[in-house]
Amino acid sequence: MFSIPRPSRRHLLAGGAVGALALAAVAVLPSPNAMAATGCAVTYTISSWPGGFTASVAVRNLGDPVSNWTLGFTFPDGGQRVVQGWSATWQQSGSAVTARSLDYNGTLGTGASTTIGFNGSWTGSNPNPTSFTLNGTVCTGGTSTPPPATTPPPATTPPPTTPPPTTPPPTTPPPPTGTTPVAINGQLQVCGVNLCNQYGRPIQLRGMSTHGLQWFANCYTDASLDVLANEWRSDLLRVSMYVQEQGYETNPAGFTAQVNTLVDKAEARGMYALIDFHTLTPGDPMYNLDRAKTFFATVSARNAAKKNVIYEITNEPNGVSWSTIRTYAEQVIPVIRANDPDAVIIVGTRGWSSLGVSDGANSDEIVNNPVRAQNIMYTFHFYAASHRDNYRNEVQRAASRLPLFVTEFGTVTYTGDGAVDTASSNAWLDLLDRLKISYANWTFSDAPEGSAALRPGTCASGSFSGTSVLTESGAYMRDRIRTADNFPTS
Ligand code: IDC
Repeated sequence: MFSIPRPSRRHLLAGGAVGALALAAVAVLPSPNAMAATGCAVTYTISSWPGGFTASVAVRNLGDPVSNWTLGFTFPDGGQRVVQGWSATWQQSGSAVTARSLDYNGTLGTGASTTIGFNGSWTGSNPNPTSFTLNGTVCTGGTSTPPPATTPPPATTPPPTTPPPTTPPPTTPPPPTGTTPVAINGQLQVCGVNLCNQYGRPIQLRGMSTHGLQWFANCYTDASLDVLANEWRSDLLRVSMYVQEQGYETNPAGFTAQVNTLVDKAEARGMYALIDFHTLTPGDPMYNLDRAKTFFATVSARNAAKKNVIYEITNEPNGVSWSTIRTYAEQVIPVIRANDPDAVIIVGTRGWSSLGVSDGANSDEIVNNPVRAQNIMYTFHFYAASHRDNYRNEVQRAASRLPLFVTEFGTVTYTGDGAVDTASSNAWLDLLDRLKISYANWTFSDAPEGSAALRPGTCASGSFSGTSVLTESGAYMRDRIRTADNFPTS
């Protein structure tokens, strides 16, 4: 038994072919779905340069309210690819592209719009798609694809960011209720090539990395982390859990618990926690694939509800190709996503996370063959006294195409020891500041090596406050990190 529902006023108002289609469907199949009036309009705008482009896609729902929507379109040229999308979950199969909504923009009322986007690559020609679908229905309410603007790649200007939506998204986060980095920025997301905060604005996080937890546990106490959060005003604690060298593999439960404790301590102080699965030797991440799956399944389940967690799935792959690293990433990322769908995940790169430069390659291999996952960034590491202009040039070049995160760097040589190279460190940090690339310095520890921020014996003493406990590198880093942050909230 059913009654044929009467078309609503909105259906009648929808008008045109779309409205007529919905009414016809009602007559033959009176299910609730058939009642839905559908319609949409899309404005697709790109900024293009040789080989690359940024697309902004404004989607307007002209039908009944939709939730969990999917936008579809087809690239006219077979050489066009979505490299990194934002504000939606992007997938490409052949030349067909789909973008699925996220929580914050998943509900679009009648007349509501939202803007999503992506960075793309192209060979051949780069024409705009001309037809779009919303939940399978062709958008007949107007498709506007202005001719591409040809602009040079944004080399020295800040990389493209998500333009502010014309109407606020349905669930605009409320203003922050605290002043810590996590209270202000909340759940992070990758937008364009930037790390963005809960308001969709690009930010830079600046902080410190632990040394190996197996050696320096006494450096990470309530007292030391109070100093790191309050005196250094650090935004970030990288939790470096070695896998080998007497690390995780010797006691998985113990190291997992130690990481979780530090995630909580960082959270209690309003700092982000970067969980570093610190692979180093052997350099092939596949050697630790099973351990990585077990570890990340556990920590992502336990920390899914927290807003302060970022996952770094492999520290410094070395002696392996990018395609092996990518294969590893595409196996580990889904394990995390199953528990914690919205966390930012960072993928190591070839040649000790040098974007390939230390192996004579460069970031093109990543741009041409990106990890097929959303909300991810790529790792770059440097040691200022060893890595200079050719590495800086590649970071600057890559930064307009890939989201980068410097999860580790030193002010000294790559051995972790030696004198601070102030000139090179300044050049590096000025560049990262300008590009809004987040960083963590190696190390917040009292190891007897030039990269350590604390003088030997500090951790055993239990007293971390002030500058008398600092090495030259520690004093330099504290000065850089404690300057005011720029965390926009609107
Ligand atoms: C170094 C430590 C050193 C330790 C060595 C081996 O500073 O005390 O004996 O690892 O585990 C990296 C690595 C990082 C290195 C650091 C300095 O990610 O583990 O730490 N470094 O050599 N990549 C480039 C330099």
